[in-house]
Amino acid sequence: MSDAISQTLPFAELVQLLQQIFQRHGASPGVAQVLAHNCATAQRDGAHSHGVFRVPGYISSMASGWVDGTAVPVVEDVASGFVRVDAGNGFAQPALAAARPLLVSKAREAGIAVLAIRNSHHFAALWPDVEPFAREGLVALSVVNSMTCVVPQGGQKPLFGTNPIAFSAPCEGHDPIVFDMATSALAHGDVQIAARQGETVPEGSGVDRHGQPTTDPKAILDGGALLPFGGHKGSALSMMVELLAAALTGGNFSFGFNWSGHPGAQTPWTGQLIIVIDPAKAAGNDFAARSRELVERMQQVGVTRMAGDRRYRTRAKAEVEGVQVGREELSRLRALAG
Ligand code: NDP
Ligand code: PYC
Repeated sequence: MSDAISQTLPFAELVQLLQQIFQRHGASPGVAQVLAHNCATAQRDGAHSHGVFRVPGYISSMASGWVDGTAVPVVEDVASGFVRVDAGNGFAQPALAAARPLLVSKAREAGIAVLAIRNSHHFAALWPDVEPFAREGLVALSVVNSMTCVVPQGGQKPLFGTNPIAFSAPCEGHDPIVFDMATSALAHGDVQIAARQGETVPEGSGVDRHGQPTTDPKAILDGGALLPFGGHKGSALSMMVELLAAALTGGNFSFGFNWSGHPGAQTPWTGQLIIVIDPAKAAGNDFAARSRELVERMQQVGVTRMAGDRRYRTRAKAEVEGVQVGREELSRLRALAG
């Protein structure tokens, strides 16, 4: 959070406030509701790079005419295990919401189903897209590409996006196993937050405009670039995301759009792929129990922090105490809501 002092408010109140803001600034009631829930969910779980921090970017992107906050997604049932959605230059989350019932029924019927979203803008964390599938007993994997700001391994210039991968799986007696990670060393949002707060970023995160390694987030943002995590391995995963989220869906590559004609535009105009598997079709049909066994074995060898634990802990606290929002940020939000 950018303010040192924070206030708390009930989750439902934050959703309502955000819904008012999005609707007042160009989104239809349905789209505003989906975006507000997504954004409040990230804030609730302490995913601050994709919580209310993103509100000005959503608003300026809609105001610039770059993204259509009123788009109505078109869902196509193309094969027994394949659903396509044209998001109509709107946001990806309403497209997922529109296609979700068909996707789940296909996954339950065929054991696996793919959702390919194109012509969409994803400006959020990816885990809220996959976690609900695991809560219904399904396994889900999603990838989304973003905007050119990452130098591929061996390259001289940025080409890939920060391209996250999110995965969720049911786990008997526990919250779902969920991880969600950018394939860049840092998410672009975290670089922006570090720059705003005058902090440095870890070595190996990025380069300056001359291609020299830097820990200065402003140098990364001002003509520099991020690096993939884990060298050639993260770079290969980022390439895979470009192929699945853009080439396969029919969406833009991260380098395939240019928002310079739309001052204020910040949302990447790309695509998203979601694969949903019904483990009930698997041999043995005890997937959630096997998940729990794996987690327990990890704990026995000393793992005390699973991916997702920090979010679940922050969520549990927010459910009791309310969602934390910086005090100045909250007054800015209230002003935006009118
Ligand atoms: P992090 O590096 O913070 O976390 C990645 C994953 O690792 C999370 O599941 C996290 O769990 C887990 N984790 C973190 N630290 C540990 C640890 N010490 N031990 C075990 N697990 C750990 O995320 P990123 O910076 O890579 O990404 C941040 C967000 O940015 C993501 O939500 C991503 O979707 C979003 N993003 C969105 C983009 C878009 O185009 N829409 C583009 C790029 C990023 P936990 O959540 O519990 O901390
Ligand atoms: O944090 O890298 C990021 C990001 C890109 C698009 C939305 N978030």
